[in-house]
Amino acid sequence: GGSESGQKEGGAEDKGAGGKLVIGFSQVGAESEWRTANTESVKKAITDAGHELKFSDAQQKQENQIKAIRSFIAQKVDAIVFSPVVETGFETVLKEAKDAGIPVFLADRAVDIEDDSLWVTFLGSDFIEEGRKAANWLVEEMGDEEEVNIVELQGTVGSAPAIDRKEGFEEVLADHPNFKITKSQTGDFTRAKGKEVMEAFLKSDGDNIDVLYSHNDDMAIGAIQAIEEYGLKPGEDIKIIGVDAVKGAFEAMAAGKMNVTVECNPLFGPQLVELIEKHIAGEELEKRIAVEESIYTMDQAEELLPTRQY
Ligand code: GZL
Repeated sequence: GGSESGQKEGGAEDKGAGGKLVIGFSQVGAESEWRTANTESVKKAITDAGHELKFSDAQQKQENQIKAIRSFIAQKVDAIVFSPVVETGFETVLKEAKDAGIPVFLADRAVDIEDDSLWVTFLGSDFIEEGRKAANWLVEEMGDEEEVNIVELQGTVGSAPAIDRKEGFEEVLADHPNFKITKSQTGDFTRAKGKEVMEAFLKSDGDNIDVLYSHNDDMAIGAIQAIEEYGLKPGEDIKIIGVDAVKGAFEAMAAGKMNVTVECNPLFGPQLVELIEKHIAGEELEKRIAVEESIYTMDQAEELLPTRQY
């Protein structure tokens, strides 16, 4: 291993600014429209900047991400980009990267590790704020209703977005006891699972569901199909709240089948490459860099759909 600073001998620092870098990218998977757009954004930014990309799709499996990071270390890449599928279980492999003097950039999702020397920076959305935005919209929309029953489709169990989007949503609703989350289960961020779990919710609580809060748009789109097959009108009988603001959500809102989506911007590839190059050139970076994002409602969908990039 290198000196205590973790820089490897004759390694990245020789590249200085403008040198061609070899960058290993351990991506979660291809589970949603959001993920596909995110992968494209990061891949394009790396290759457009003239760097070499080594890419791994972990198919949402933690062991595959650990294998990929070990492979990048063995290949002595100059930097590792990593979106951890879940928050825990990566400390050992991140220590191995540090000992090998390879800087790690957390992109999109974070890890729950005390020792923040194991990564250079975390570039990603504030998922707790996304949950708050979803709940604040709901309070605006239905705050004076007697009783509002909510079913929740959670993202991947143990993932930062699933944990934080739930936390932010519940934090706001804590002040509004007329809102109740009557059912909550993971749909693993996929359309198929979202539809399956929504079918189960409808079977048990069908006529007592007023709102669906889905941790991403893909599960919401699956749930919309289930609601229609059940014989209810999504967007009317059951209000639909999603997160990501992918094209599929704008299409559903334009069709009157979805009410709101909280933006989670995947297109941070260029910002990420800039951060890597700055670090390699010796610049100090903030430990936490948030991605700017908004919220979009049904009435805006028609007009904005053509402008959406993902
Ligand atoms: C959020 C990202 C989440 C998206 C889902 O930054 O990690 O993972 O919200 C994706 O669509 O599966």
